[in-house]
Amino acid sequence: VARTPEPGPVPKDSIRLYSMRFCPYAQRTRLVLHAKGIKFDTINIHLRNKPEWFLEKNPLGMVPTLETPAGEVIYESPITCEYLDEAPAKNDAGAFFQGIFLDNTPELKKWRAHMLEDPAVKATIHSVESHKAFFKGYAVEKPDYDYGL
Ligand SMILES: N[C@@H](CCC(=O)N[C@@H](CS)C(=O)NCC(=O)O)C(=O)O
Repeated sequence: VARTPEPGPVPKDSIRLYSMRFCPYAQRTRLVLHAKGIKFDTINIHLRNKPEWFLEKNPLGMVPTLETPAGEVIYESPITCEYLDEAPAKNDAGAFFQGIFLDNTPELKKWRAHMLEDPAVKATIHSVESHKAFFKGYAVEKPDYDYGL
């Protein structure tokens, strides 16, 4: 077991990736971090001589592993990608995709309008405004589950 010192806590506005430079699984996570412009630091792990503190964070001892400022540890590459994909994009990928795919592709725009006419969609969808109003309350732990009834 390696005796390299344990790194300090993850800075508040950042996320930490435990990685290995040639790991293809970790590359998945790095792709999402870069694509979304998420601020992160990297600690590369010697996988043949793992530090004890790393095994305490992730008993599987595998990379990629993410650590948040709150001390949450996330591993298994598809799960790390999903976790990061849910984080807000700093480079505004949402607006990018909206611009490219919705505003500039008439077929997709038509399909979306068509979907909004579908009875199953109609029965289950809320307007963007209602969603916003609900989540505003939800975020401050005052969810109005009856909103819009
Ligand atoms: N299922 C894992 C596989 C990750 C994996 O195998 N990573 C390798 C490096 S490429 C590793 O950490 N090996 C260390 C070990 O098995 O002890 C994932 O998708 O994250």
